[in-house]
Amino acid sequence: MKKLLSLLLIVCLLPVFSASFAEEPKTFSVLTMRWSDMGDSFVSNPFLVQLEEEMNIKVDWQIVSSNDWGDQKPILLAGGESVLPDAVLGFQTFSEADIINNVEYFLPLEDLIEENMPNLVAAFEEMPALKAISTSADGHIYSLPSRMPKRPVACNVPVINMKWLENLNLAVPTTIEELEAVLVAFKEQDANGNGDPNDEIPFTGIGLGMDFLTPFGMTDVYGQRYLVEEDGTVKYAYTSDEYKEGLKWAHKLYKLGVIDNELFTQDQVIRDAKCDDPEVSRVGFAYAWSYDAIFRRWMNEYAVIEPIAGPDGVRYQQGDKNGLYSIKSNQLSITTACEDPALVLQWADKFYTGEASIQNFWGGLGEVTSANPDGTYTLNNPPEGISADSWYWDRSLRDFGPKYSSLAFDEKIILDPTQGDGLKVAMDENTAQYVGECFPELKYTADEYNELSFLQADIDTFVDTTRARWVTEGGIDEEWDDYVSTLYAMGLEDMNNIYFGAYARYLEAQK
Ligand SMILES: [Ca+2]
Ligand SMILES: [Ca+2]
Repeated sequence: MKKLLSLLLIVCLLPVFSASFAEEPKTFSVLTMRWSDMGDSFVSNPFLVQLEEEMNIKVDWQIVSSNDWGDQKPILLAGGESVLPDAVLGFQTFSEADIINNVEYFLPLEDLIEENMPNLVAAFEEMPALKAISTSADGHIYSLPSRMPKRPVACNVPVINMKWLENLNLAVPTTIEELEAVLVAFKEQDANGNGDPNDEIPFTGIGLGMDFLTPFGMTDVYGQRYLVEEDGTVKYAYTSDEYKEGLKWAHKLYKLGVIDNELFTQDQVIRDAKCDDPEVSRVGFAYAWSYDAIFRRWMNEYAVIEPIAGPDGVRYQQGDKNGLYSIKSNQLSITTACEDPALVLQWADKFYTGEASIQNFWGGLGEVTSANPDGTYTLNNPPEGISADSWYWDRSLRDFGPKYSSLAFDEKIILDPTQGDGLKVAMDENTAQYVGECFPELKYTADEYNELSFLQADIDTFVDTTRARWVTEGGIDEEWDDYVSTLYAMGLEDMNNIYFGAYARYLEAQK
């Protein structure tokens, strides 16, 4: 009996072995752009290497540096099928506008996804936004999406110097009135306790970031220019009451002298030097991605506080409930040069699991990431002398390429809360619950892309220059009506219609 079984086993396994030994691996080419001199070290990522062995394939990686990509891209697109690779990986390689303006070279993938990508189909069902963001304006899917693992929800968060509050015996501000009083106290008193009452900068930034106006409901986290209201309607941010009231408040604070008077002229180097002054902590309050990166040697004096409540009593927070910059489209497209699109998509489908996603976002299991016996996963600390971020870029595809970590899988990932990605995620504790709907980065038709770039050139410049003047010199009430009519004369209504249409398509594609 035993003999018979082993004989059966040999007979059954024989074709498998002979197939994998005899058949040459199938090859396809994948083009991707990497930032500057990052190079190709990611191709030795154990997940990618093992997947090639398992599938008996060989990926011919074509890796271009961002330094050369600007010259190479138009040549590739002009050359068409004879020069294009089989597949293009990463949202930064070909944008949606690149694809839609050259749509004859890209395969519509929706039927091929149904036939070849069970993991991605399941992800689309679990998170309809993922499918919606992948659907082009003509209703086809030309590229695959990603959802990155364990991303923070809140973007720039309110950060205050707790030591200064303690020095002046002040409570953590919760409303714009309380914040105003705290900033004035920082200005008038010796908040940092060095004997000089005049060396404190109550609030600083680089320009007036829209995060400063979040208490008023400005929550356009992706800089799309549009706000999503509670009932789901969208409106242009820069003619809204939220914007107008927020700027009036900013001007009031500017006149009170609590906003850095170099706000509109300083660059990041000057701002950083103030935040990391070697003598004494100089800054009281800021909106920041993370306090460690900007306050550096003084970081222990700072803490993230709950969002400041606005005039309507609501605490708003800029962010994305699905994870910040977590859902991305245009991560993998297939060109008409590809002979076996099904095979490439079967390969890509293997990227859409939690375990694959952490390995492609940070690095291989047993190397950069670890699987624990209890079913959780740990992100390991980098070797001495290497920053975490450069380690991840060296060992993985990082931001580029397909991946999907579900909300449930995110729960299994353990990050170090004292540094890097883990510290940022820890800052969600006081802030993530206040994040509402945000306007996502959407897809447009070729005509719409052309019209938008034309409209935005005028509109955005006018909005920016007016803002700086209104904050520093005032005059918003007197000039508001003229400002609005100028924007409409520049084509604001056409721009609105394009955005409203794209948003309606996005909602429809989620059904
Ligand atoms: Ca002072
Ligand atoms: Ca002082």
